[in-house]
Amino acid sequence: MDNSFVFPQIIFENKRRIPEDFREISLEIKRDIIKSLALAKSGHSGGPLGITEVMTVLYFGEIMNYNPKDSYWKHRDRFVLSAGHMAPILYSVLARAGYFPCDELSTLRKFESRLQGHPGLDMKLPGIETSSGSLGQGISIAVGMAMSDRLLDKNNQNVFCVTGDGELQEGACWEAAMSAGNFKLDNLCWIVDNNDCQIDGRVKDVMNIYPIEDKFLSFGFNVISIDGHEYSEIISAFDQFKKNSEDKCGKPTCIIAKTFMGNGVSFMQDKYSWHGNPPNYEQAVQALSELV
Ligand SMILES: Cc1ncc(C[n+]2csc(CCOP(=O)(O)OP(=O)(O)O)c2C)c(N)n1
Repeated sequence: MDNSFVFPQIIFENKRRIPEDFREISLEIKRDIIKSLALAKSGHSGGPLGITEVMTVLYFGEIMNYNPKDSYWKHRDRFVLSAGHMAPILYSVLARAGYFPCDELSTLRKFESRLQGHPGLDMKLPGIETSSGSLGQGISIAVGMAMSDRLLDKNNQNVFCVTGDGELQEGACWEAAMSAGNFKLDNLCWIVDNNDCQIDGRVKDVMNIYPIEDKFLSFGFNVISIDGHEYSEIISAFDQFKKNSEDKCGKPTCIIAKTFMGNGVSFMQDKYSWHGNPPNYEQAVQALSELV
């Protein structure tokens, strides 16, 4: 690898922004994903690139309350990456928010690194709320967090969780959905990364999970369907969720983000073959040349 695979120490503030102002941040994050995966020589490229715009607004658009200087700040909102295989996106947003040095992104999947292939609580990386990667478990944990915030502590904190759409084939997801509706967890924002791709095919061909909207509606959710690459739609969806939570509307929110796997890199775009592969050196150079 040459020295173009470095991670400049650029930190972004968590503040209200107009849609256009998110673009540069997303590009920096997508470059991080490509560089860290190319250095690791293993890992998942497609999902992280596809959910970058949503994660950018969530962490850098004053949607979530957090404090990178005090990762266990007791008033924080929490984020759970239930689709734990998409870890490179979470590591990048946490580094760019100031939780740990950006250069540490170069250690992805290396022996003794805090940045393992799936987020691990035992690695003690600041900003990681729980281990995840066994599909269906992260969302179940997120529902438990939201229950304890609403029902026990009675605070105003929110819990955000990203699942894949293939992940919805796990039965545990639907038990989590049933609980969230039953316990009226209006502080829970469940984001479905609806790229219609999974490890070895189109989600609708492997095991059809559609219609997603109707399923969440039937469990008592507010459902908001958006283009997951359009910043104005992402901002508006999160704003609706926050209003629902503040108003204590009694319903959890599900944001169904229509995305493309590998978004922004021409040869990865909408190709499920990029679910679990890293770019090689030449492919990474090509991808980085497109992410400007
Ligand atoms: C319980 C469980 N079964 C299987 C796997 C292996 N696995 C990891 S990702 C994945 C596909 C998930 O598809 P999706 O949620 O759509 O993610 P995307 O392909 O969009 O990244 C599978 C089967 C797993 N991590 N956990």
